[in-house]
Amino acid sequence: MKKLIQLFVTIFLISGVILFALNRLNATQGYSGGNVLNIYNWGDYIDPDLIDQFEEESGIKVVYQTFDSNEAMLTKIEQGGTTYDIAVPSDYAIAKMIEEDLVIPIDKSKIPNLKHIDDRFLDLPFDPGNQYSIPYFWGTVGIVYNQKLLDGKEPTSWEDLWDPAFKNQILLADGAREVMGMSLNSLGYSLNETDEDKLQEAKANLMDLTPNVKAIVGDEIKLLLANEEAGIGVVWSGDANEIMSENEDLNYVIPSEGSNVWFDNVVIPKTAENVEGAHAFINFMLRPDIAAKNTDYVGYSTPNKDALKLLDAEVREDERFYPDKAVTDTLEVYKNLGKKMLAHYNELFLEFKMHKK
Ligand code: SPD
Repeated sequence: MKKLIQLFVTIFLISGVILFALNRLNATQGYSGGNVLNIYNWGDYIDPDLIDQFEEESGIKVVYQTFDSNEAMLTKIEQGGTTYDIAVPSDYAIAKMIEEDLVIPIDKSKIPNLKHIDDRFLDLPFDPGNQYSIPYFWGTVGIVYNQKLLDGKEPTSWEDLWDPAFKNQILLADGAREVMGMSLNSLGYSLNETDEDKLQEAKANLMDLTPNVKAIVGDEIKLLLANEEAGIGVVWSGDANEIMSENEDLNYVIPSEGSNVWFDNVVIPKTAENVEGAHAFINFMLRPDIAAKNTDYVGYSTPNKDALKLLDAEVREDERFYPDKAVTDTLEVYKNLGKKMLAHYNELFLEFKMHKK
């Protein structure tokens, strides 16, 4: 019996020493198990220097992973088994995450820098009162084109993209809502259409676009357009802005029929393990100097009014990326169409992709 007690005491002491050593090891690396922040964001959507700066200022180690569509992000979080502390979905995906109880409320007392956000970007229908999400970037879907490659033909509407003159010239962003939305808008329908006949008409219309479509691509769309592999791209505004700074023959237009205006907000998934760190990160990213640096790097439009003041007038006054009310009135936000209808959009888009191959 005495020997058994001695054995337990020895095991207890050895475990204590190991735990202490592990703790010290983490401390010398500047973080401990509870001091890690898991971030799940779109690709190319943060200035990497800001991650370093946040780690230095907070002592929190950031683990960063990326996705390239709301659908991919949603599938991963819905499946479970992830412990992201931060995710950055768009409007309709936020509504879906709230509906499915996948996110936790934000404690605004821990986000004093929220005061820097322009009221226009708060209290939007996908998250009334911003109970669950804080604005990060916003933008539109539009057409980027290379004036040099198109023999003086400049597209100004969605309908223009069906012009046979643009054979094999178009790269499409790989998103079901974006591509189906483009087709619906070109036919004069809402990009939140749910009528089956109109959806089938939009898919048939996409099939007709096939000869003009060179490829449907993810984040590499920027490189391909900047390198003049195609004359036209259907892209998110910030991606256009980024490549326009690398190639002066490129221009961006919001199509005349109207388009999508979208909002990417930061949320804290329900499975988060570092809720405190998540709030600290959100507050850090809202600091005007930080948000301005991030905007300069990423190229998307900032909802942070005090960061905007720190940007060059040339950037803030560019109506292609900060459109006026007359244009924004023609734009629609994607609605959460429900699980079944979103799956149907994905299905129709997939049928078009298969047809394209
Ligand atoms: N490379 C970053 C892309 C982020 C774009 N978010 C747009 C969402 C539109 N629904």
